Amino acid sequence: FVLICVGIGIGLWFHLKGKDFSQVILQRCKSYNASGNPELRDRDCQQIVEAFTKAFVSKDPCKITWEDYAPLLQLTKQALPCDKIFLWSKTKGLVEELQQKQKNDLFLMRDTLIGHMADNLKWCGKEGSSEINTESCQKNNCEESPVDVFWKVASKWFAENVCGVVGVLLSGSVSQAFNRNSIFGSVEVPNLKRALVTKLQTWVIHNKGGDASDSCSGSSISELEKIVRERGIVFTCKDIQSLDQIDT
Ligand code: N1C
Repeated sequence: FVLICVGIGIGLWFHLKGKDFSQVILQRCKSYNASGNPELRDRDCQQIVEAFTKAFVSKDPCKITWEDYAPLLQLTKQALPCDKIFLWSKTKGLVEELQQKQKNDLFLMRDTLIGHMADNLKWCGKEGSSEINTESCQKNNCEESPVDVFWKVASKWFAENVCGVVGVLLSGSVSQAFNRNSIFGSVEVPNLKRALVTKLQTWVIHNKGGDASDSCSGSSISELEKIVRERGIVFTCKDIQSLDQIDT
């Protein structure tokens, strides 16, 4: 009897957790759409949430594919503002700080509908169950989690559509400021369109007093420069100590 009660309790807990996830993304979708973008006002958030959860619910979390998220992407596509886009790698907090300082004149992935819904959330499903797990997803040691696949799909779409002068903030405190295995290196850079992007402005930020591991003159940035130039896009790089030195 005790076992049955515990079983029901755990089941209910997961069920409520799952509801939480759907509720959170529904709420985020609605508030984003209400916040003034006329292109998005008529989007059906219920349908969007359904497409989001369908991508991973009841599936083996280690076998989520790019195609699983295609219907969600289809429903959330939107135009992006040229000359305001900022990309980042290992600098999420700093870029968000910069955005606040510049009075929201920067546009990040999390400022898109799809990015806004997922920002700072975790999720995964389970084969043969309709549970949504938002707590212990990191424990299933897959090569790619449902969250990893999601950000790759969303970032590919974002990179394909960014336009004008695009900024990127990289960290000078890691061994490779430009890491080809990161989403920035493996998904975003290879998908920038020469017809849309005129320049990639790179900023490498260094901790005050901290160890400088990499910089604009290091080999990882040279590699980035080569890739970007080969794509016909102008490349610049500046080492900085503080966000105030970024003049976009
Ligand atoms: O792997 P990264 O950085 O190079 O990815 C960052 C890059 C940015 O330019 C964004 O446009 O890709 C986009 N992006 C997100 O917007 C995002 N929000 C949250 C990629 N990943 C994002 N996350 C989570 O951070 C996600 O779980 C992913 O795996 C990490 C990547 O962070 P990183 O290694 O610092």
